[in-house]
Amino acid sequence: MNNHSGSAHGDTERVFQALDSFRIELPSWGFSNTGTRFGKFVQPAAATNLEEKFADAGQVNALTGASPTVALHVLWDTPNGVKDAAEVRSLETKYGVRAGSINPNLFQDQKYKFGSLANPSAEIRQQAVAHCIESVEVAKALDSRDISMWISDGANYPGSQSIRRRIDWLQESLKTIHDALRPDQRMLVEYKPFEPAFYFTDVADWGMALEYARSAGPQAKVLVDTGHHYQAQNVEQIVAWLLHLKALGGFHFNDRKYADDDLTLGSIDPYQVFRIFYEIVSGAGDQLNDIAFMIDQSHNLKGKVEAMVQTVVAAQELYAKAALVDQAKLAGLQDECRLVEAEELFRGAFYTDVRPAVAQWRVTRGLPHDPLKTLYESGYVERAAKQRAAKNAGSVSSYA
Ligand code: PSV
Ligand code: MN
Ligand code: MN
Repeated sequence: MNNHSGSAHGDTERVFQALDSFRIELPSWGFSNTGTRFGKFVQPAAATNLEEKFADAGQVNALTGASPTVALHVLWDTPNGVKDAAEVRSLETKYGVRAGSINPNLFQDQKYKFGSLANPSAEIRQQAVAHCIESVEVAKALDSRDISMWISDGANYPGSQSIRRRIDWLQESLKTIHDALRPDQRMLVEYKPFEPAFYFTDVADWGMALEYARSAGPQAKVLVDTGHHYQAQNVEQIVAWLLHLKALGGFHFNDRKYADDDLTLGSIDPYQVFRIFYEIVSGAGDQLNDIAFMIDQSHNLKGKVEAMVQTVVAAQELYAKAALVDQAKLAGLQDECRLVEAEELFRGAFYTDVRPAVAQWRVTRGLPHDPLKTLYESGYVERAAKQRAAKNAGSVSSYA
């Protein structure tokens, strides 16, 4: 396992060290039935309520040991706000996973047709702010640190909305929400250049997200969703900059081929994930503990629990590979501009097969050697399909 210039023993140690602290959050919405705008293919094993989402997340964590938290979407998971906190608390205990980041929903309600926090109507903005403050309260009740803000606002046609006035409105809204945070909480501002709006979105890229975060207050950081970039954009460079500016709050990981496809992490371009992870392992330093690694995927065709196990495993493997790069040696080669040798050292880590070391790590930590195989052998998905299909007979489950 040492074609990138480390010793085999040293490699195994690095892999173990990297994985011991690597945690990645699961999205509750990744366990329920989702679709495209053309339709939805319902899966009998998909979770149809919060308990089933917790059960599935608990299963993924039991198999991987790397995903002890589950992100919640307020409208779908805690529709009654803080009143639902007690139920969440009991599900946490029952299934061994905790509530993670809290996601307000600023895109589903009809009133947000022309925007939420940046809507031209002061009344709608106020309602959107109130929903976000309620989300902060939910987070407080659950001891969740992060509020993940995906602001779907934007416009479809030139001239149809004022780009500049919306900046002011959004800044004001975010500041008000920031003021509601507890000192140990954070607001993560997610950017996305397109969809659902296709002329502009109000938070289109990392520069805008950074500026909105800065003007909101010191507890606001940027959230990088890997699917939310233009094709060919250098995401690892954005990550390096955000680290440099101490403004990286976390990631929503997924892969994409065309747009915000929400495909399995590393299924299309694992080298990009490796490059992003390399920026983290080499540059995060004491920021590392404050970077929230989260999955943001919803699988229409793949089995949900299988897909999540596969994703966590892929993330662990790519993170382990990034940890294998001999950073001091690479810096030396870079300084001497030994370009091909530097690149080969870097690529060597990426091409190293870390799967045996990762499996060994699992066994030494009391985890299944092969989580996917153990999942198949356990019959969990079949059992869930039977129980859930019987319970839901005759009713079509909703998105959430
Ligand atoms: C929509 O693009 C989206 O995928 C965003 O990435 C959010 O983070 C996610 O939905 C959950 O609201
Ligand atoms: Mn996202
Ligand atoms: Mn997205």
